[in-house]
Amino acid sequence: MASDSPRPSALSLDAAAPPPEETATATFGMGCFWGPDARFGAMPGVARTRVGYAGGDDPEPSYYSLGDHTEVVQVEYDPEELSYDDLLDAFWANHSPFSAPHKRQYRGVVLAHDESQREAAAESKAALEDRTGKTVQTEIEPLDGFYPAEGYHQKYELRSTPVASDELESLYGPAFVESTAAARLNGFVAGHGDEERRRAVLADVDLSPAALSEVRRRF
Ligand code: MHO
Repeated sequence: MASDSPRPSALSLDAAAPPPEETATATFGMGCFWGPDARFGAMPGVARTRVGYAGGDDPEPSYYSLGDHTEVVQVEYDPEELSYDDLLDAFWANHSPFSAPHKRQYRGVVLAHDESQREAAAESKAALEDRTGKTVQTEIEPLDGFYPAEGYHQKYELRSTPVASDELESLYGPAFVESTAAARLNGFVAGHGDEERRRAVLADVDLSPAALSEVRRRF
């Protein structure tokens, strides 16, 4: 889904977002993927997010047939604005690293895109264990394949403000997932981001007044 569609650019916020050749990507499993999609999507410096399945061998995972995969969020970010360590901080603070998961679907896992991510993740895991004296259950593995989740899981929080998500989807089609504006609004309606940032971003999102006012009603 992500790479098949042209990158959306009708909205000014999307046109201004860094293109894929200027971004880095991180992939994390941290419980149900709806929450982290919203959390990371609201962060300044994050260009795009998407949710999917990874960390297993099953060749055709889907939500109702996950096989050995885990729900993950993929975060594409501008390395000049945000570091991988910043993302790791948000990762550790927003899942339960000390409890073994009941289901593989929801396990905590860093899926490292390269050796430097793997090292950074291992260092931060060791530091957390030193600080707490507890054993971290979260795993660190190399990323080997990412399978985008079904459309209805993407930007899930924003979908409960359908005036806004429908408008974005009719503008962009399936490339809606790759919209920076959609990522931000998805985060804001879930309660992330402060008042000042929401105001600044909303002033920049050229959706209809009706859609924007429905988004604001959820703040
Ligand atoms: N408890 C949530 C999990 C969904 S998440 C995409 C639900 O089923 O409503 O796994």
